[in-house]
Amino acid sequence: SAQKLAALCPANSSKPGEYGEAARHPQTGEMHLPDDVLALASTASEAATSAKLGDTPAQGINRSIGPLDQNRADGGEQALSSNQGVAIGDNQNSLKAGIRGPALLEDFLLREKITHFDHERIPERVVHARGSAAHGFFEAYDDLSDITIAAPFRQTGKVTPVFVRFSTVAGERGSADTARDVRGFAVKFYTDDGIWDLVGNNMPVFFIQDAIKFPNLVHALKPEPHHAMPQASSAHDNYWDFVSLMPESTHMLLWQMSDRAIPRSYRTMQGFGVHTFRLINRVGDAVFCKFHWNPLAGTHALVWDEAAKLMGADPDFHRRDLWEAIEQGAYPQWELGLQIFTEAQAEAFDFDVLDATKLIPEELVPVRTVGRMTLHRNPDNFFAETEQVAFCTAHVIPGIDFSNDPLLQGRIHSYVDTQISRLGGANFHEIPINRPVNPLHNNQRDGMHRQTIHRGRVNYEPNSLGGGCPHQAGYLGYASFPAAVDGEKLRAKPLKFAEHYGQARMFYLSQTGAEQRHIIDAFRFELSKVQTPAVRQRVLANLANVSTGLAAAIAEGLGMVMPPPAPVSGLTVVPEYAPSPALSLTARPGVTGILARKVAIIVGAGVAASAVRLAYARLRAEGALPRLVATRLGRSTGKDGEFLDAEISFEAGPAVYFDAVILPDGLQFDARDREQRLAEFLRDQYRHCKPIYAWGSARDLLHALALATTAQPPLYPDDVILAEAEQFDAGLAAFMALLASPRSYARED
Ligand code: HDE
Repeated sequence: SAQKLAALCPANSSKPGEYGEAARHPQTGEMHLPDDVLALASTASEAATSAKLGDTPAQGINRSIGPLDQNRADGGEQALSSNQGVAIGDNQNSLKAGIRGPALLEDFLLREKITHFDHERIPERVVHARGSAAHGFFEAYDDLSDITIAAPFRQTGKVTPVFVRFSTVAGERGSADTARDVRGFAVKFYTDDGIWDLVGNNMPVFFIQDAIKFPNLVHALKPEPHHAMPQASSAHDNYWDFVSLMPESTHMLLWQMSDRAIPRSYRTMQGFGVHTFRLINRVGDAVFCKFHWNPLAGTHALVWDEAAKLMGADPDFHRRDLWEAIEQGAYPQWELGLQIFTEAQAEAFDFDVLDATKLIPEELVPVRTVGRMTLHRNPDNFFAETEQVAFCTAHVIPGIDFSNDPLLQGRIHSYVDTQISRLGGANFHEIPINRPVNPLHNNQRDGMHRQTIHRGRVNYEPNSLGGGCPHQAGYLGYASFPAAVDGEKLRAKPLKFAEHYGQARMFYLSQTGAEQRHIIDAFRFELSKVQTPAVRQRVLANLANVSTGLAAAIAEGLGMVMPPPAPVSGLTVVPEYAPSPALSLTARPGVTGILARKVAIIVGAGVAASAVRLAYARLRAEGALPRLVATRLGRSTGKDGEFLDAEISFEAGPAVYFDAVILPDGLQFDARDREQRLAEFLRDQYRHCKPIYAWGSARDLLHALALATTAQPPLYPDDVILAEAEQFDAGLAAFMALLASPRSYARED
């Protein structure tokens, strides 16, 4: 029935058909945007926006997909053929001399197939190898043309297609998603004026101040060269040796040891451009700018025990979460915020805005929200899109320019350069996912894998034989901000770069008690894997300059005596910053409620089946993803005679998969559950501070495991909700409210 079909393919109208008749007509690049975007785009400026994007109305189009159409292939109802288009009659047997004889060299079909297979892999990214991506679009809330001529901000309601790749930094391509690590947050805007790549991270600062140190940082972080361990982890001697000798990394280390490094989902993390950039308006005036992405689902993290278990239970946890959210129509969204400030303001700060180990507190320069990004379509093919996408900080458009941040300056070179070896030559911009959606014309020619067939004799400029074309765009072209430069040529850094501890301390003091505890635990974990005592001591000595409480707590966990603080540069004083509440993860609880939250409802013989169905339906109605979990798959009969079909067993669906659990009235420990997986499930849900709701007799299970306190509603100090059988409704409502809020870490106290 239509209803059944809708349940199978819930909401994503951007999803192309994969099976049956629909699969034979791959969807075109024209796709329909959600209603609220339609509403935004149908403002007065719609006509102008549409005109910019071409003949078809802007809101019906994601033009990043359009150019991909001609390259998309579908083998439905087609015969096999070779790469030369020759039909293949037998794909099972190689050509032999006699039925039991040797294979023949002339078997061009065998050789073509095997040769291609032999070359299927390309080098993985040297950092950020593990990643997941999606298509979407950015809509501008305001017309920012007084600040920048950058195309995405030119009109209210302007829609610009994007492709976004999230990643971990250290791990190899097949490593686990939930490793403790920084996350990449790279956005490719396919603007009217060319490609703009905003290649950011989920933390607003970085480890080093100058690009020349980057290869050392990455060598120290990656698996040690003699035995290639550890994978996707900074918990080893080389890493801590390097950073302990590099006090400028202290601020970033606190971020890296914080809950930010184990996000619950890509959908629930912030993104930052990190560096200071410049925005330029029509008359050539420039301001400085920092970019922020704020998730509408709020910022949420895992706890370490959960992250570690997820590495085994589902190494693709974040990839799957992103994919499933988009498939079910719970499109991930972020708002873009700008911190805009002038050069004069920047000079008054007691840190340097060119120093990527410093952030600008939001209390000092407020964040102005200027638009929203929605990811609404999964890629068709991981390799063609997610793997081959090439982000480059050098890809900027008119209206956006660099600052002199020495880290950014080095990146401008690095990304283009690395694509040349990773993607096999200088023509990587012709790979479909990397092509701009506006036309491009120049005299660059030839090279490996050239796709474009240039017509005409002229391949130089200026020319007269080609009518002078393609010609320089003059004032319509990219113009660098004419920043004044003077001084001597030297290898050195500004004085303000010498201070390393003030903002690290501000960050630590801005965290809640639970967040601080998690930072201490993370340092203890990492340093306990470090074998060299002198390295651990150097780390502690640096941290003593951040907070003696922090350093002492770590030392205590390591059984070490606190060393004296590391000497602080005599050139500077460590400033005392007021705590910045915006730096805590609790500052952004999110506005999308329980959308895409995963809830386990444990079922078995004798449970209150009708109430379970009701809970299931209510959670679905609010956009959550409930699943019926049991000892075994299959059908069980409830105490009211209703049937329930378990969807997943404890082995396949451990507690770490779910954001919360419901225990229905009538549930009992199952004698077939010999390994006591339900008890393990509940202990993990409890330990990981997730909401638990039990009503009726199921409360006894929690009491038996000593997981429930005696607190009565409306006070649930540790997010365990217990309700009488007849108060099922009120209990469910309280549970859903908890599910929408950040985890409460009271159970850890
Ligand atoms: Fe990167 N970085 N990086 N990086 N980076 C790469 O480019 C590099 C830095 C970031 O999803 C590489 O295509 C240098 C800061 C992301 O494809 C490489 C320096 C920030 C991604 C490279 C930095 C980032 C990369 C490896 C110091 C946050 C993944 C493969 C000067 C603002 C993009 C590639 C994707 C990838 C170099 C520092 C973010 C080698 C030299 C700071 C999100 O070019």
